[in-house]
Amino acid sequence: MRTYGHRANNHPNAAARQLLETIDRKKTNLCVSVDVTRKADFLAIIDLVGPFSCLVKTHVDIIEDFDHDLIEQLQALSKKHDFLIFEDRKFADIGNTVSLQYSSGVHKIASWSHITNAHPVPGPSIITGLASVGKPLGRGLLLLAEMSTKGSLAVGSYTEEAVRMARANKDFVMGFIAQRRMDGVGVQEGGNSAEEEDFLILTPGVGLDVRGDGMGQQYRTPREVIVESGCDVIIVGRGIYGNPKALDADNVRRQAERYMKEGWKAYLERIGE
Ligand code: 6AU
Repeated sequence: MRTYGHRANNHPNAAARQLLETIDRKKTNLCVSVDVTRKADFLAIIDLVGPFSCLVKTHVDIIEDFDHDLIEQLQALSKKHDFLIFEDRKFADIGNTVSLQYSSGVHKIASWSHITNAHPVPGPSIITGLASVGKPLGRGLLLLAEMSTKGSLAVGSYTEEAVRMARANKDFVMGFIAQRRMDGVGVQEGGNSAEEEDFLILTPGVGLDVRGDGMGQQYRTPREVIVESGCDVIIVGRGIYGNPKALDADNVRRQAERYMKEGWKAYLERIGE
């Protein structure tokens, strides 16, 4: 299994290259998901977890006091701590609509988010729509090939079609939200193998202390995700910041460091070091 650094040197997608370089430079494959509803909490958590993260994942549409200053501060923290930004928007509409949702509205996601994601359910036109906005800016797209939730419908031929859509759009699609590596998925018998591709696998549903949240979420450990399933980045939310109504700064920092160490240890095991 090749190292993050080696993959960074050879990757055709600018956002993927930036992410792999950041992972290699900071020695962390941790993406922290910051799902809180108050701007002050959002920025405080990011300042605490930034040093341990390669990527910070946002849901800006849940923030009640969202304003442009939040984006300026988020960008300043991204520079201060050297991480990329991933707005987890999960686009799912026709090409024209998603291009407007991505570029415009209150949030203007494409102007600040290095990476975003989309459900493949509308078919390839969703990639065309998002690429028309994101490609000129050097952004990257992740397709949701699988989900972490109990009873997910993103399985079997749906997942295979998602991978085929990505293969046909490698200039903009940099990887997947998925639970395992996608090499060889959707390749017809006798067809070309996946040697020419290097899709990044970013994996949510990661927790060290509990196996679920009572609302369908399912957690696996960093070792299960990185070593057993061959994924590249662990996405961790509540496992790090706990209950947003009772934020404990020391504990947030400690948990971020704990997940960073577990993720990196698993990677070293995977590459045989
Ligand atoms: O660690 P948690 O459970 O607190 O948060 C997991 C985060 C949430 C979800 O919206 C997101 O990961 N997520 C996604 C993403 C990243 O697209 C897909 C999925 O299948 N499951 C999942 O939890 O912000």
